[in-house]
Amino acid sequence: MNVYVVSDFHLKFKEAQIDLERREKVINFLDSIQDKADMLVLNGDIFDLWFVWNDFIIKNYFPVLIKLFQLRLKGVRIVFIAGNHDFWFKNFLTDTMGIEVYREDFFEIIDGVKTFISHGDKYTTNDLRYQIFRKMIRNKFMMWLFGSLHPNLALKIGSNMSRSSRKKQIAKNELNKREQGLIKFAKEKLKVVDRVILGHSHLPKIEHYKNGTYANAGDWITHFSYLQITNGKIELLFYK
Ligand SMILES: [Mn+2]
Repeated sequence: MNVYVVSDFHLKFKEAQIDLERREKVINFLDSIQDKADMLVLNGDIFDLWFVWNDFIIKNYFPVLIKLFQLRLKGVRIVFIAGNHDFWFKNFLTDTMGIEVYREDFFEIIDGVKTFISHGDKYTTNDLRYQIFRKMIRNKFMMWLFGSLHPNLALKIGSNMSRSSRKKQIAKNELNKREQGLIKFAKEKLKVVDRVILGHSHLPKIEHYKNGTYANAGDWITHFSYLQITNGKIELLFYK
């Protein structure tokens, strides 16, 4: 089996020139794997702000969505795991796109390897403030509230929230703090699985511990990194 894992594209719904270039790179990457991939795992924060109303989607994501749909038409299985920027789903990805959506974690035995995949923001328990915020914005009432606003207004509020959460990401200590939380969690989880794959810290890596392997797909803001699992063997690669 040939599996690709990516996370933290942070595609914008309002794009500056640099975001357009990043989006182009994402599309070229998806293009390059469409005939090779059996499965593509989108491990959270693919969209910097993802929200679906009952009858509307955000138009700037259309080029990437159409590319993902082309992969689906080629028979590629696509798994989307929620991040801390894209967790409000209705039925668009599942029913219209044929993408499997997981709100927390994804577990599967891939070529004999017990593989646990999650964005990871849920497991940075060393950040209590974020954990409270996470609970608050993930509830049904908040989703209903946003869904009842005019889309332009909802996006305006949402982008302010997402900006404050992005500001934190830029600081290096913040990323390192996240990474420490993720590694702590991964080591614990590796007692029951063979491989833990996370995102969120934007730090691409593969590390081997006593009980198994921790891997992080990195990001597409500075690293343009991804994980490829071929017949059970995992590799960290950088898209040029
Ligand atoms: Mn994240």
